[in-house]
Amino acid sequence: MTVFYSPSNIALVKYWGKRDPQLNLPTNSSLSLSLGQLGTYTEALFSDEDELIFNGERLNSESAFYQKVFQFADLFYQHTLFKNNRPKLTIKTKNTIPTASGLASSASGFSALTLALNDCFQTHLSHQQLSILARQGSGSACRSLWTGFVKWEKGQQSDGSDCHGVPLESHWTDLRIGILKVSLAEKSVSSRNGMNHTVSTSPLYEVWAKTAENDLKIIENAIKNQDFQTLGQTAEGNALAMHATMISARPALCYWQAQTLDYLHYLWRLRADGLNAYATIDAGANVKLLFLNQEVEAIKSAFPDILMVQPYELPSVHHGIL
Ligand code: 2P0
Repeated sequence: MTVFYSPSNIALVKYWGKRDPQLNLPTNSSLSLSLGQLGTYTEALFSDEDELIFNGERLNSESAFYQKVFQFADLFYQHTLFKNNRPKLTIKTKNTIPTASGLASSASGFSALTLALNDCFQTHLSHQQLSILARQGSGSACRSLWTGFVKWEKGQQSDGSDCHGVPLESHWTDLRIGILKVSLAEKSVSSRNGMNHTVSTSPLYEVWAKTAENDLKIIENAIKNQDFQTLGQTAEGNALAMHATMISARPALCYWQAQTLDYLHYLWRLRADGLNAYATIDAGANVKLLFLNQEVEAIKSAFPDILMVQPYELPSVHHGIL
């Protein structure tokens, strides 16, 4: 029995829009940074009946999460072993992402589940193949198979065989991420529906795809040169461009709340006074900051409630954790 861990990830160039909603094939490539100790532990073992233990509790088979997990186990089994009758499984999974952070866990969840199923079924797939499978559970999960910076290549093939995560060579351990909680309420529009709505109705969508590809090149270079200013400016601009496509969708889709914008204006004022930090925002109201280790004290005093994350620092994995 082995327990697997995957960190969640935060995109610096966002994934927003699918060219194939069935296979989760994106319109644009994206690039993320891992979230260290915030992630998911999972183990899968053969059993007499399917059961899912989530954060220590057995889930009802009617729940949406249960159905999603076992549909993914079916898909994994059929794709890898070409048989129809999957053995029954006990799946135990636990998030280290505090509910109070307002962060979603589907990226780390499907990545850790993919690793656990690969072990249980003894499929011995490469990380690239596992990334292709994880993507089909949730797009952003294909970037959670690795620690550090990961690029998700959008690929060209219609079967998604060239659409997976690729780890970038980097070990920029001074980087920090800070999470500023604005809302814990479940979002009224899922990322999945929000993306589809934006693709089909936003007049800015075409520009978004081009912007994202360009930002990706700039950020890849910034990572190579450890150029924090360029990384931060580009990531912040990319996140705001993504939100602009949503706001211009018809009807408009806006995940922000008043406090989201208050945080942005506050950050911009502090930056004008010399604070070296940038913001990014996902499909929700919470704000994430990017900064370097040397700014930690200044950030803590400006944002006392911030949750600090060291992207490269993974937790230890041991039996009994579940
Ligand atoms: C990202 N997001 O790149 C972007 C930025 C949200 C905003 O990936 O439909 O949960 O399961 O493929 O992966 C959230 O989308 O969507 C996401 P599905 P997913 O991180």
